[in-house]
Parts: sequence; structure tokens; C-alpha cells
Amino acid sequence: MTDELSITPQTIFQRRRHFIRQLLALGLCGQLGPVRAQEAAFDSNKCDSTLAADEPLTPEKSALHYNNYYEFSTNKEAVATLAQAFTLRPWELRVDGAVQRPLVLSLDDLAALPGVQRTYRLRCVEGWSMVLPWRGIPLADLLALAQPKSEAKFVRFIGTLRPAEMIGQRRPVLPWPYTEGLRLDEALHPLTLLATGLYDAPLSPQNGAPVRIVVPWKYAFKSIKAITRIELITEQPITSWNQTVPSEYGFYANVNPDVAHPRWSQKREVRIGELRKRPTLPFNGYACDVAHLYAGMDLQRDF
Ligand SMILES: Nc1nc2c(c(=O)[nH]1)N[C@H]1C(S)=C(S)[C@@H](COP(=O)(O)O)O[C@H]1N2
Ligand SMILES: [Mo]
Repeated sequence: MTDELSITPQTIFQRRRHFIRQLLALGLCGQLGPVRAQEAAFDSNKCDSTLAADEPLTPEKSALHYNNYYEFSTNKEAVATLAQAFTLRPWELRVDGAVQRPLVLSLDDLAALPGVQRTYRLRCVEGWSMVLPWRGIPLADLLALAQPKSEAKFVRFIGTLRPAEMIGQRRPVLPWPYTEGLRLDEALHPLTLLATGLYDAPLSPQNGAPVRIVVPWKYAFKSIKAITRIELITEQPITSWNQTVPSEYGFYANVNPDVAHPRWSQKREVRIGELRKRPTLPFNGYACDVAHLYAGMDLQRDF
């Protein structure tokens, strides 16, 4: 955050301070206490989630021109061009459902929350992966502001429905808007990010601007782009890919080399920019951080 503040023009800085003062007045910043403690635990915990020396960042050009984003096209190379005309402002992100304090946030409101930078592996279910430097806010921080009620057990993320701009939505490739979901404890995990930036720049439209979810231990289809609503709910939500092909795309979709996709093995992957395949790691290399969330579950059945 400090680096961001130091380059923020004074007026924006003051507006952010005003927003944070408003949160303080509402007694909301106090809610960040326990979550921040968790964040500190994540930073200094025993899990070594750092990337191996042979895992350099994916070239920015690849991340910006090789995209799955079916609202625009099923052709990965076509998405970047088709997404350029997507209107990013004004934007409203709602956080509602089973919460004490429903929120409607603008992009300036989001920018006022303390930000983090995280470099994560992103593993597509199709068998390729990237290493991407995100900027955003821990999703737990946002959820803490909304104060989930005790009956909230799951979170539903709703993408954008705008067929006039998203020409892929004119065909029923998936149920639109693109919808994803997490169990509440997964959504609150310190690795789960609400991303607004990539490679030290605001997110590009093709990467899910203005705001997307990133869940690095799950297949990348869970990392939903261009979200407009985060709804706290009591039951497991119906999600686009799981609803469309339940035998291939589970609700949990944890990266797992031991559970094959019905049409291909998940044991190995191609890191974009590399020639040789590398082994796929359980939970995409984040097992130490997240495996405890699934203790007692049959990960072959509940994939
Ligand atoms: N709204 C939306 N989000 C989405 C998708 C999509 O089609 N629509 N594709 C998913 C898939 S399959 C992948 S691999 C990643 C790709 O993210 P990237 O283009 O930023 O690398 O976005 C995910 N999020
Ligand atoms: Mo994907």
C-alpha cells in the first residue's frame, strides 16, 4: 500500500482518507481487526508459498493476448481485441445477501481499501498455466466490511451481463451471466484475492477489468472476471461451468493431479512460454496453505 499511496495524487489520497474516515465513523474498520491478523499469519506462516527459482513471471504479452473469456469469444487470441470496447466506468460492485451491512462500492471505494501485491500460479483446467503478479485486496477484507451473518455459508460471484458489448453472450455457450462460487471459508482464506491490477497496471479488459476474483489453488475457471455482485448465501450456489458440464467441472475444482478430467490427464501442465511440461502440484502448489480446508472430504468424489 505504501508504494501506491506515494504515487497517488493528493486529491485522490484525500478522497480515500475521507472514505476510510466514513468507514471508521460507521465502526467498520474495527471489523478488519481479525482479518488483518489472519493476513499477518499468512505472510509469516510456515507454508513456503513462494515460487521456485525456475518459475519466472509469464511474459506480460502472453497474459494479455492468450485469454479465456467466453463473454467475448472462445478464441483465446481474439479476446484482447474484442474486449477493448468494454465500458469499465462507472462500475458498481454489490456485496449483499446474508450480510449485516450490504455494500455498493465504486472503483474509487475499492481503491481506498488497503491493497496487496501477490504473484500466483494460475492453472487452467485445459492443462496450461501462467505465473502472474496481481494487485488487489484480500477478499476477506471486503467481506469483513459487509459483516456476513452467521447463516452465510457460501458466496456467489456474478459476472457481467451486457450482450451489446460482450458479443460472446449472444450465443448460449454458457448460462449468462458467468457465475461462480466458493464456500465461505474459501472466500475468507487469505490467498483469495479481489484483483484490480496486473503487472503494476490496472487490469486490462481481457483479464477481467475492472475487478475479478483470483483463487490460486483452484482451476482458473473459478477466478471469475468482471464481477458485479458478491452474494452471501446459505446453500452451495449453481455455477456456470458446473451447471453446464458437471462431470467435467466440479464446484470445488481444486487443482488436483490425481483427478483426471474425463477427456485428459491433469498430471502435467505447460507453463505458457515453456516447451517442456512440468508436473501439476496438488492445490497448484498451495497445499500447505489450504489442504486443511478439505480435511475429511473425499476429493475424488467432491472434485
Ligand atoms: N467472466 C469470466 N471469467 C472467467 C472466464 C470466462 O470465460 N468468463 N474464464 C476463466 C478461465 S477458464 C480462465 S483460464 C481464466 C483466464 O484468466 P486470464 O485471461 O486473466 O489469464 O479466467 C477465468 N475467468
Ligand atoms: Mo481455464
